[in-house]
Amino acid sequence: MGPGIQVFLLLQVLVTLALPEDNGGWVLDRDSPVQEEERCTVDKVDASITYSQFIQQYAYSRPVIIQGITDNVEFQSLCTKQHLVREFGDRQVRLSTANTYSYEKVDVPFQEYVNHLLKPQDLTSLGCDTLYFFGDNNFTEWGSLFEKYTPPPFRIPGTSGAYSFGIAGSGTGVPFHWHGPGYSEVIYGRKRWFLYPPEKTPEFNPNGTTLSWLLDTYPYLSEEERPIECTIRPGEVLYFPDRWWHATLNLDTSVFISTFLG
Ligand SMILES: O=C(O)CCC(=O)C(=O)O
Repeated sequence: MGPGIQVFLLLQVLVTLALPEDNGGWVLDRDSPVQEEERCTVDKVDASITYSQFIQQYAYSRPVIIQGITDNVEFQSLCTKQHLVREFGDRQVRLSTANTYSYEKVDVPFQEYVNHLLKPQDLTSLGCDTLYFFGDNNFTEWGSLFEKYTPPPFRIPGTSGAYSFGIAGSGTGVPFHWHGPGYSEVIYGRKRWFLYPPEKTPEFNPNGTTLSWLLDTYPYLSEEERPIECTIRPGEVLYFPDRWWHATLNLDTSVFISTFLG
């Protein structure tokens, strides 16, 4: 075997392995104006947390990031750009506008979303003019993928989990909103989270983007007005309790999945 073939095969192996640093073939936008904030004010715990500690300390009262509680290495290997486009490129996905009260829905083939619509957030666009792929998943067509996802093991009594899967460009995100409790995990990329307890309604434009809120409102918040915040990466799961306000910002092109407990 000649050296050219060997190099080619090595590259193929590297692509197939999809090392997390290459972000699964999804664009890593490390030069983007959306920078990571080192400050993390969400509690972080490791996988040694017990179910009863989770229930007593977090489930009903505050968010927490649990590190290493799920093993989604296999799911991650199925979420590379190459694999998803090959397996699901011709399937329809339903996009929603990225505003607080998502009204508009648009159906497009997944490969059209990836090739033409999956981009960094345009600073001049409103959230209501930005299409976001998150949720509204077809669990029959995409079942072979979702069955490989390992959700966080802790449930709130009386609830069961429902998945919302998404892929979105750097600088995109969902502006402040609230609903029932749930988990969020990034499979590729990094996602910054901003949270407020139910009694502390944040100041924001429901039709604006999280990015415009970050640039125009966040810098002027006093220490007491600031949200609880942190950036999550693959291998970490963020839990948010019932009715907590939250907004998200993808720092890279991100592949992510929420498990809603309802
Ligand atoms: O991951 C996102 O960007 C949105 C997540 C979210 O808002 C949720 O899980 O409720």
